[in-house]
Amino acid sequence: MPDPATTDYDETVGRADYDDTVVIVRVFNEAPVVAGVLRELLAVGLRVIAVDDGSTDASADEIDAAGAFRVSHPINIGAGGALQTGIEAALRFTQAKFIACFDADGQHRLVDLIGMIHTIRQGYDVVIGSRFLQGDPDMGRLRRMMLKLGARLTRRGGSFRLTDAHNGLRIFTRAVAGDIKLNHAGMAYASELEEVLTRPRYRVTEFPVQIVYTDYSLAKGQPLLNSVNILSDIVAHRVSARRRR
Ligand SMILES: Nc1nc2c(ncn2[C@@H]2O[C@H](COP(=O)(O)OP(=O)(O)OP(=O)(O)O)[C@@H](O)[C@H]2O)c(=O)[nH]1
Ligand SMILES: [Mg+2]
Repeated sequence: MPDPATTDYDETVGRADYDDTVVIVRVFNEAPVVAGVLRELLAVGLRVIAVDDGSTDASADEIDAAGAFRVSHPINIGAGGALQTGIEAALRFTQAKFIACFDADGQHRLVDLIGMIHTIRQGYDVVIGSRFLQGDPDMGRLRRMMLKLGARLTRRGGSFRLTDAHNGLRIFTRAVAGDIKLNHAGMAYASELEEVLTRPRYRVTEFPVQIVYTDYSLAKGQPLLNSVNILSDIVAHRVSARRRR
């Protein structure tokens, strides 16, 4: 497992060359925070594709004001559909070697993404964030239990054992991005994606990250209900994958 302490984040932020990476930020009704998140990414020289997933608030205007490249869905499709659009845009409109995913709601930390970029440059195909590599994070016991159980259930076929079921902070190579064809448009996409990202032929590693539970994200989301949904999605996905075999 890479050690975040060995990444030279502090020295490089603000002057590093991140031309090799494009960051996909999916956005659904995040007007109060999205511009701040995008500006932070753009300020260090990262290229950003923001996928506005049919937002009904001022998210599109906020994305434009921040200066990110915007792709918009005319209607809301869901987190998986928005990611697929972002991947296709990244492949079509950029030559980036690496494609990263970063949430619009302020829950991901730039410092973690930078560490993951340094890690994938060392020769990995896929680097996935995990909240559980450095002790137990500050979250409700039930949510923690759900995510860990989810991680166990998701382990199928892949050679790599993930410790975090649903971590949206990920980076993969262009070649891996070309292999991703998500069928689930909603949140159930995550188990489908993990199945692709942990294929035995890929060099995969996890990277320790922190998820920031801001007042904004807590007020917006229903974290516990989400983790119950995630668990039922994973089980449903397992059942349908077994039927297809
Ligand atoms: N929930 C949701 N998010 C979407 C959708 N389309 C795009 N997104 C974006 O996908 C990212 C992840 O969504 P979140 O609802 O924050 O999911 P999460 O971080 O797993 O769950 P929370 O802990 O509740 O924040 C955010 O940047 C959203 O704006 C959608 O249809 N539904
Ligand atoms: Mg979130």
